[in-house]
Order: sequence, then C-alpha cells, then structure tokens
Amino acid sequence: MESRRGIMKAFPKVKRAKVLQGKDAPPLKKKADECDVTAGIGSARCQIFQRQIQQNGGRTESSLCTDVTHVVVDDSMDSERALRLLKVDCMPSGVQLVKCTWLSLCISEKQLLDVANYSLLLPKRGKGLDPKRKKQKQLFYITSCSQTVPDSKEEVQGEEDGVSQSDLEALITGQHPKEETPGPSLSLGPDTAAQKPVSGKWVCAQSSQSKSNNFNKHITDKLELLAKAYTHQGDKWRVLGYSKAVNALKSYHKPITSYQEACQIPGIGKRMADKIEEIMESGHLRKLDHISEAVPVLELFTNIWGAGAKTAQLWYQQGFRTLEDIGTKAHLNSTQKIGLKHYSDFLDRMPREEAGAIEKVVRDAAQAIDPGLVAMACGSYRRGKATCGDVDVLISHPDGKSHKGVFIKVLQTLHNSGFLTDDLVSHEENGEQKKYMGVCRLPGPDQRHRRLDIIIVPYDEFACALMYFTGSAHFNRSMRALAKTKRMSLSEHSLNKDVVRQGSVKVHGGTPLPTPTERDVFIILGVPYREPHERDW
Ligand code: 8GT
Ligand code: MN
Ligand code: MN
Repeated sequence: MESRRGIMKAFPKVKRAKVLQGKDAPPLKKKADECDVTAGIGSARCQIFQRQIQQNGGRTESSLCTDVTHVVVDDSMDSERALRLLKVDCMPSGVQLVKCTWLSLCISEKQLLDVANYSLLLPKRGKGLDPKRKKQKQLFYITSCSQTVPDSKEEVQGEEDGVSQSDLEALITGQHPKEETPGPSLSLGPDTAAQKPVSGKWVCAQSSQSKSNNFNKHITDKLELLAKAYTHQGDKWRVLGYSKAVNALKSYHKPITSYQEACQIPGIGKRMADKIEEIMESGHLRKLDHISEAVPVLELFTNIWGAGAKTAQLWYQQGFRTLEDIGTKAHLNSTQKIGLKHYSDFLDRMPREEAGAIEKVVRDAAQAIDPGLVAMACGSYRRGKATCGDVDVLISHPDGKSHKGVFIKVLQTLHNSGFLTDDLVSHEENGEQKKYMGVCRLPGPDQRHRRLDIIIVPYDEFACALMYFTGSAHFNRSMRALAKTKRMSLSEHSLNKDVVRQGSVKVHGGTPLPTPTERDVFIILGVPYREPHERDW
C-alpha cells in the first residue's frame, strides 16, 4: 500500500480490478453499481477493507475522480475535515460522503445498504444518485490520516457512539467482535506493559460486582432501551458502543453530574456524553422518540432462534408482522422452525436450579461412558446468574486423550433417553473442539424445552475453553484485547505468545503457552484472578 501526502491508495484502479468481475461475484457487486472513496482510515483497516472489497467484487479509485459515487471516511472525521483532505469545497453532485461503518456493514451484510444513517453530509435536495453514476461499478478509495489521528484515547474510545477501531475490525472481518477497546497500556511497549500492573479501564481487571450499585440507573435505563432498538435493527456497532458505555456507567462510583465528568469515564466518548448530558438535563433522550415502529416487530422476529436481524428485516419487508404470519407465510429454515416451535420456552430464562439439573443429566451421561470425564456448565450458570438463557456444558478428560469419541456417544445416550428433543447444530468442528447446539427437556410433567450447548475439548485447551465459554462476552473481549497489548493472543483454544501483527492483522499466530488452569491465564496476563461471578460484564 502506498502512502502519499496522507492519502492512501488502498484499492486498485478500475481497470486493474477487472479480474474481480467474475460471474461468481457476491451480491455486494450485484446490488452495488456505485463507487466509493474512503478517507482518514488507518492502514491496517485499509488493508482489511481492501481485501474485503475485492473479495466482494468491489473496486476502488485512488482519487476523487469523476467515476466516484461514495467517499468513505473514518467515523471520527467531520465533513469539514474530509472536504479539506479531498481538497474540494463541497462534494460533487451525486457523491455521498459516508462513514466507514457503513462500508463495514455493507461488507458484513454482503450488500449495499442505505447510507441514510451513515452520511456525513445531507445529500443535495431533490438529488439522488446521478443516473449515470448508478451504472458505474464500485470504486473504493481510502485515505489515511494516521499522522493526524493518533491512536489516542479519543480515537479508541470511539466516535460514533463509542465503537472502537478494534471492534470495527473484528466486525469487518466478519467475526464475533472479540476485542475490546485497548486501554492506555496500548501506548506502552510490550515489555513495559508486562511490568505495569493492569488496571484502569480494563474491564477484565475489575470485578463486575462493582455494577451492583448503579448510581446512574436513570441514564443507563434509557441507553439500554436505545441499545435494544439497535440490536433488533442489526446495528452491531452501536450495540457494542452502548453496552460498553452502560457497563462503565453502572460501575461508576457516583451519579454523573456533568458532561465533562462523563467524558472522563473510560468507555464513554463525546457523542455518548452528549446523550448522557441530554438525559441529565431533560430527563429524556429524544432519540427514543424516533425509534422506528418496525423495532418491536423486528424484536418479535429476532427472538426466533436462528433468525437474525437480517432475516427479521426481510420478513418485515415482506409485510409480515406477527408470529402467525411467520408460521404460515414465511420461508423458515429447519432451525428457525424449531425456534418458532419453542418460541416462548426459549424466551423464558430458566431458574439456575433447572440449569444445574440439566448439567447433571449431561454429566451423568458422560460419566456413564467414562467416569473420568469432567462436565461443567459454563456461561451464565457458572457466572452465578439467577437465571440462564441456555446451558453451556463443557466436557473434557484430564488424561488428555479419552475425550475422543465421546461426543457421538454422549449425544446418542441423550437422544435415546428422550432428553434431547431437537438438534439445531448437531456437529460443529472448531479445531479439536466439537460443539453441539440443541434442545432438551428434563423428565417429568410441566417441564419446558430448554436450549443446550455441549462442547467437547481436549484437556490442554480446557482452561482457555472454560474461560471462553464462561464469558461474559464483554469480559472475553477485554481479556483478548489485553493479551494483544502484550503481543499475545487469547482464544477458546489457547493463550499464545510471540504473536506478530502488522497493524491489527495477525501475520504469525505465535506459540501456545501452557495454561493448566484459568488462574494461569490471569497470571500470565498480569491481571488479578476474577472468580466467574466477577466476570459478569
Ligand atoms: P445466557 O444466560 O443468555 O445463555 O448467557 P451466556 O451463557 O453468557 O451466553 P451464551 O450465548 O450461552 O454464550 C456462552 C459464552 O460463550 C458467553 O458467555 C460468551 O462468553 C462466550 N461467547 C463468546 N463469543 C460467542 C459467540 O460468538 N457466540 C456465543 N454463543 N457465545 C460466545 O465469547
Ligand atoms: Mn449460556
Ligand atoms: Mn450458549
């Protein structure tokens, strides 16, 4: 990638991109006969964007030439600065100036999405896209401003409602967002970081018990409402930003009284602080008045196991409004059919005692096969929650080898006894780990159907898998991000050292460290050990 006066040529020119126009090009290209230019985005992200765009049949341009229909800029950039960077007084007619979140969403959804919520400048009145431009192919253009936008606290805390760059990258690459906003230790070299005690804004270094006395409930209640709306609209970025801010507010030691005070809390950016100020001053958040009437319907639909925001939106567009519509008119895949059948059972969280009873059934089945097997419920159960959405049972064998072949046998036993009633994902392989997702029901009258996950792992991965499946997801992200600052990487398989990253792209996976217990992971990362109930972030 070449850098020129702060402008990064990230994508091939149209002509060179011809090769990408194969007949199998994914839907992004099909729907997206438009062009993009991107500005102010770090080089690592440029690379990710470039690869993803190319994979989706997209094209880029190295300057704001006449073919361009979209200019994509970093979320933190304002329109004035973008125009300065582009050396124009205003955007040429028909050219959209959009945040890179939009591009990321397009990539993850594999289609061109409406720019409405991601546009920096209102389009000129009465003017849609110039019809000529509509015919053109996609062109992407990224400019880098790594010199002018440092990896500062401001940036990582995130503009656009507090979503960080690392979250963005995780989502761009289509993974579950596993990394949390890097803390101040980001600026320390790996060696210094290892010596400094980890603290401050690292969520994993703190007990989630600090949330139990929420002095800012009047604020978090409203932010959570908005976050929920974003969840059902499939806006993962905002959901992440809001959940981070809500966590930060819940664990803050006193009621917030000013905008400045809000800004100083790690995890809260300026735009989030604006909203907090609005609630403080007016007792209300106007944004809540503008939640689309579609949201409750989308919520109804996404509560069907196996139906995500995208499916829900599709159904909504097809005119469906009720579960009856879905049952009679919508096209459902096999998991969604099971989800609909058990709609209210799955929605209802079970008391932890019931989760304990389910764990026991699975453990007994495993130990009937081999008494040496260990079986533990992780997830919310292990975090000590009073209710559980599902049960996540982890199975392994301390001898390091006898877990092999157990997966099939355990499932056989549980199917035969009638305990397992439906299979959602009957066999998912992840390296040496195997995962089952299904539905079970305890014997006896009046028992409800419950979601059950069973994961079998080799014993050398047990501690990392235990930690991963215990969560919470937010805690996991924090641990992973912390590992990253020490040139390590943490996964459900292992904690690796000597990881080589270029920007945020991992170029060498490093070497797994021995982690016989969860405690070892905490010790190596230099954070105080947290009991599972303290990880409920
Ligand atoms: P629950 O009571 O709603 O079931 O809450 P949970 O037990 O915390 O959530 P879960 O969905 O059952 O997931 C179990 C654990 O797996 C989570 O706590 C989380 O730490 C971990 N996990 C990730 N990433 C992902 C992911 O992409 N999908 C799922 N299902 N779980 C994940 O870290
Ligand atoms: Mn769970
Ligand atoms: Mn689960």
